[in-house]
Amino acid sequence: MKFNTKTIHGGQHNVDPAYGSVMPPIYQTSTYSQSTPGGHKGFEYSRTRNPTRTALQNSLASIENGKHGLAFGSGLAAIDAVIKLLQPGDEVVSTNDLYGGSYRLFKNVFEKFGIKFHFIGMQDASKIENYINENTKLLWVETPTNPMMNIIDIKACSSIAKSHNILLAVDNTFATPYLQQPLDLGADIVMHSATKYLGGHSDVVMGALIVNDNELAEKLYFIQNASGAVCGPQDSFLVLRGIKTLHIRIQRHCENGKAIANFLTSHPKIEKVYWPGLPTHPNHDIAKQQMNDFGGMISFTTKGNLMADAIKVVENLKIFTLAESLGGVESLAGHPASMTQASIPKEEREKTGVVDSLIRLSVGIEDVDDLIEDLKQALG
Ligand code: P1T
Repeated sequence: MKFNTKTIHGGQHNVDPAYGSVMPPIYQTSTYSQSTPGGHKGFEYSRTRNPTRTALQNSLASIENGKHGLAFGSGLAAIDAVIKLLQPGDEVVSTNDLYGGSYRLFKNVFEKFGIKFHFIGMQDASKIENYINENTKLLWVETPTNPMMNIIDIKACSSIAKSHNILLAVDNTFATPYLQQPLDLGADIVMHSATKYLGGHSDVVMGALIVNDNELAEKLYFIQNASGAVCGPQDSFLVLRGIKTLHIRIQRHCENGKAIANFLTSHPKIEKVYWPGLPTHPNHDIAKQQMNDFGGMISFTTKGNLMADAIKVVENLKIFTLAESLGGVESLAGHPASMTQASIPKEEREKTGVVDSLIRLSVGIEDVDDLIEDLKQALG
């Protein structure tokens, strides 16, 4: 199947053998009857397995070209499961410009358990090897990065990871498999905040992992069940429904993203625009190689770099909603320094470009003329 068919049918054969319902039922049950101890139909307790979650997990595996999909109660719960593959004393080399909550989980939770994280700029992949030693077990890559929209070369990271026999995990939340398929580029683990584009309607919090290797999948299924950070059947249904329109939504996000990036680039009050589709973007060539298009996430700074100016702009917006999160059909705007990246110390965040005047847009799929008018009046 091609991608646009997989979003609808991938992994969905024989979903409801009982009545043939086209969508899988929401199996709102915690447990399943057994005729004799162990005599069940493949499902015994919903932390371990639930048929609606299984339908979603099969869809996730299909759209990312993987063999195994796992769904969790949030994106951070999915990342938490990956880090639990490690032991005290192990080291991780991670992107330095990444979602603030991922940074907080690494730094404030897992460092306490003796895991060491190196946060580095990965746009020049040749620098990564300087931070790898015999304790390194994982490369954690987010691309495009949140919120600076840096692009990291997944293939180059994969060859480094393979030569040192370490795992490569890619947070594919911003790109989605419509734009980029990390497993095909050599990653071992793909991670999603399914809260975002996969769900697509700002009505659910969920995380996902997709892998190819059977042994790695077994370890992750064990952690999923043992730690128990699973999502419920209702949420599984919602994300499965979201995935069915992923391809047409992202197509429009990309079209609108391009028009807005071009509008912002020519606006006299704007200092810098960060969108990987702009030929002036420093990693535009890598983006062109590993992505099919450039998405609807855009960051920009206002001239003078004043926090008050940026806050005024986001407060003035009428169609864009000032809110955390991204990837829904509706356009959102955020102020990373005080919102998504607030858990990163100011000196650290400024090193990666998250300055006080930075504004992040999640461009939705409304009429683009209305969105541009809204930005015009807010900047005015
Ligand atoms: O919110 P949650 O579903 O737990 O996912 C965490 C996460 C992981 N990775 C990336 C790239 C993310 O963007 C997120 C969540 N991000 C936001 C809430 C945000 O507004 O950026």
